[in-house]
Amino acid sequence: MSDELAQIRTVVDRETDFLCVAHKDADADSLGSALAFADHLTGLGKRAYVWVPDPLPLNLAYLPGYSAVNQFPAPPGAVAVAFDAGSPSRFGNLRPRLEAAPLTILFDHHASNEGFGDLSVVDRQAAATGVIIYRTLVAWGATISPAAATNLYAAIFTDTGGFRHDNTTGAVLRLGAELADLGADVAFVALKSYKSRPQTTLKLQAQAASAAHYEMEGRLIWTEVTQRMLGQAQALMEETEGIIDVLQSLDTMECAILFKEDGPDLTKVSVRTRGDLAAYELVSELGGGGHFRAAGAEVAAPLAAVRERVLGKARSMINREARD
Ligand SMILES: [Mn+2]
Repeated sequence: MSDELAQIRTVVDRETDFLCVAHKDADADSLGSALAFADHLTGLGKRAYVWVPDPLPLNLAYLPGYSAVNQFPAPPGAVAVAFDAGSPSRFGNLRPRLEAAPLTILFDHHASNEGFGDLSVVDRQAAATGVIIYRTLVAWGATISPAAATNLYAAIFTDTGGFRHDNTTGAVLRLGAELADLGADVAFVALKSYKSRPQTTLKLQAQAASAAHYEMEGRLIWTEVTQRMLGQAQALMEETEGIIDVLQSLDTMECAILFKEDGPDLTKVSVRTRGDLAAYELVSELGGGGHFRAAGAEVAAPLAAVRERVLGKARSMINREARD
């Protein structure tokens, strides 16, 4: 067991109240990891309070334990445990709560991790934060309940794109099998992750796909979702999840970008890459971050301005790559 992990174990043994926090626009890796860790703490007789920044991720309502999320305020002295983010800004409206905690523990796997938290386990090679939580619980000799197994399986399954991204190693596949043996509901997670979309989501996806721009012989593909498009499809912004996957299914793609108009002066950017392009590099100067293959940013500027800046950089990165 690493030093850091042993120190975290000491804190877990000593303290009683824990505030487990997922990141903004929570995904199954972040919230699944938080719920699995909270399940472990509860099993030890501790009190664990799971919180996600607003808005609640309704698409994750299937995760075991979700009904208690954002329901019970943690006492001020609770130790904060944060999951799956490389910077404090990713915790949105809960950031002040994290910073006020007497002690903050972080579990993360982002390449862009800034090294925050009093104690942290950061493994940039891990396919998901769920992998780190699983290894942590195994190292501590913990019993993993079927509910925790389902949460960790959902974390790993979705962060590997359903075991399709190139972070899907033999070890990751074996870990999936181990979680299935521990009672993870594999078919249920697949159904809820990839086969449970409302009509509005499909309509929005179709609009975004037909509005896509193909540049540089299809090496760059990008599209946008505006407030007007949301109105036409009667969809919510959270239903844009999945559009970037459509873009990156293009055979010639090296860089796929989705721009989302969250408001007149708030734009979100999602990036996926293939080949030698680093996704996080594309968004780093916008204050974003992420992984080599997947990254994002949130910029306080109108969509048109952000789009021109990001596309300019993407084109030059692709050109640079072509020369190397
Ligand atoms: Mn993750």
